[in-house]
Amino acid sequence: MATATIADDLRPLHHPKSWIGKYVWSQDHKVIAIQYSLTAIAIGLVALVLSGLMRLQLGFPDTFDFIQPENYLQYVTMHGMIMVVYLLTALLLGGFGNYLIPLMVGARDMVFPFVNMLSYWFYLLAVLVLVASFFVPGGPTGAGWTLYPPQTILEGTPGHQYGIILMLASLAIFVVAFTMGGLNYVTTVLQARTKGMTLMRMPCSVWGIFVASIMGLLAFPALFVACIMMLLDRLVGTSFFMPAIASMGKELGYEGGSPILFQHLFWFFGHPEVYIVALPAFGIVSDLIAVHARKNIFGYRMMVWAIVIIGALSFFVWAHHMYVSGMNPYFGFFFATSTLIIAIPTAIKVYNWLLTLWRGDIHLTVPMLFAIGFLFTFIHGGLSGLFLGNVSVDVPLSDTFFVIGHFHMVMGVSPILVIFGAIYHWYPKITGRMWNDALAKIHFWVTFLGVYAIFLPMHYLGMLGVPRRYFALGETAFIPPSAHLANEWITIAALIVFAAQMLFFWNMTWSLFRGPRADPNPWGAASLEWQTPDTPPGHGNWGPTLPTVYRWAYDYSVPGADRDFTPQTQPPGGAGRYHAT
Ligand code: HEM
Ligand SMILES: [Cu+2]
Repeated sequence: MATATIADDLRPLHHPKSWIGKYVWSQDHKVIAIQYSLTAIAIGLVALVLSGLMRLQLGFPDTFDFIQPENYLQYVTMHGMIMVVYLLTALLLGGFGNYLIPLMVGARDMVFPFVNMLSYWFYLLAVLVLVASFFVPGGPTGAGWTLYPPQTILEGTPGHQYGIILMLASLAIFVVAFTMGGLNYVTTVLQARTKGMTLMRMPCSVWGIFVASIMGLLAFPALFVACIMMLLDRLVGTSFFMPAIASMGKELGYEGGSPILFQHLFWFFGHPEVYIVALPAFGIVSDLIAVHARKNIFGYRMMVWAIVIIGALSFFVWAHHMYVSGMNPYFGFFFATSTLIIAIPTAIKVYNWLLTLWRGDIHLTVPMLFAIGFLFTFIHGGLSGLFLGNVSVDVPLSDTFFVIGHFHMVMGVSPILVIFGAIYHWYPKITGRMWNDALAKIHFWVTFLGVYAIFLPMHYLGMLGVPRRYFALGETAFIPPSAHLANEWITIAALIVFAAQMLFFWNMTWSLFRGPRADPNPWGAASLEWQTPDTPPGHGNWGPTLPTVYRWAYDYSVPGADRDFTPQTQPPGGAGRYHAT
């Protein structure tokens, strides 16, 4: 169904009167997107600082007295959880999802604006509860971001007093927030597309965010129940996950619970989560590449189906995180096979990105640089994943820095590069201003080369057998001096990369006030969000009438057209070619 179900006139929209109504209790998807993004970036900065502290300790052990072993574990945990859930998920779906979906499908807003607003405030609450754990006695939990029982709630684990309770509560609140947002994103895509916007005319960005939202709605409940059940184990002494166990010489009164059950629930959420982050990034990077190479995305239908298939398959691979858990070995065989099958649609996407670039009119703009950077890091991270997907290779590498190098490349750095590219790409639409090109290019090069300097040597460390989540290596016989050298090098590279991020923040803030006024469509993009009557778009997005869509979002360099792009709103005949989907 491609017709708009939200009426063409603006009256049904809630028009705020006061400043507070407009910017604080706002129901406008664009304002909510900014609120989500700024909160996610703020808490992401905390995670970045924590990784800096970890790197200082690993690069220069015995130098920083204020970092004790228990602090290190707390940093690891909070860094990992914040990065994955509170930064990447919130920014890609709550931030980009909110901003882009209505604008790209030609809607005035999300279908349930009030629920959308609530989603943000619950998210903020989740962040505040999480931050509170830094200030309670015992500090935040040091259980590792995977929160495996039984150690998570045992006395020897940092933050077992209150930190773990706040972490579990915060995650549960996050799931509530995500559900309210996710229902909106899915419903808006299905019900509020403007006239002519068929599903197969939607830009890849919307497809990625749409499928990721459906996945979130299916995967997050597993995390939710795991959190509630563990809270009960911790607070009222149930034994869902806790086996009969003695700790520090005393029996704890738990009986019969299954720690492995927790791992299954966690990874039933945790693996799809990787794609909840990756699919929006896949979609967005497809659009960046098409716009900045002035070509249609190669194999659009294949790209869309690959997103759908990857999303579906990723629910059948979760136990590749559990090869060393002691589960039945036949499971390992099944999950290794399903894991490696995902490589097929993923490789198709990579080929199609490269084929889009092939003979394109490549503009090496900053968004394009970040998109190409993503291709590098994603391919490298994906290749090491092919190794780890095999049980016999994973067993010795599990719990070493090889895994740290792998997943930072593929799900840490890759989506972050897309996010940077996307911020540079849409900044002129969001703010009406242009950023400083020279600063942005320095930011790109230092970040791109820097992440290689940081994460490639980690693979080497892992192959030496350097374990993850270790405060210090000490005098360990099997670890050669080169490992210590590599650790120093990584730390120095990380500090340089941090400095480059400050350039980014400076550029974004300064340009907001001083940047030159941006053209309404500086990249010559064909998709709908660039065709709004105002830049930045006003409340209701489209002025008096909703746009009508006549073609897909990728009519670039069409032979015979008068420009090298034909907007989706341009009727067939005359200048543009009609794309028959
Ligand atoms: C320059 C940026 C970053 C640096 C220097 C960095 C560094 C680190 C370090 C040193 C560890 C701990 C290794 C250990 O002892 O086990 C770690 C763990 C982790 N990082 Fe990062 N990281 C960065 C960015 C990211 C990003 C963007 C993500 C997003 C996915 C991320 C996700 C994680 C996760 C999930 C863990 C595992 C935590 C655990 O073992 O419980 N990191 N990182
Ligand atoms: Cu996985």
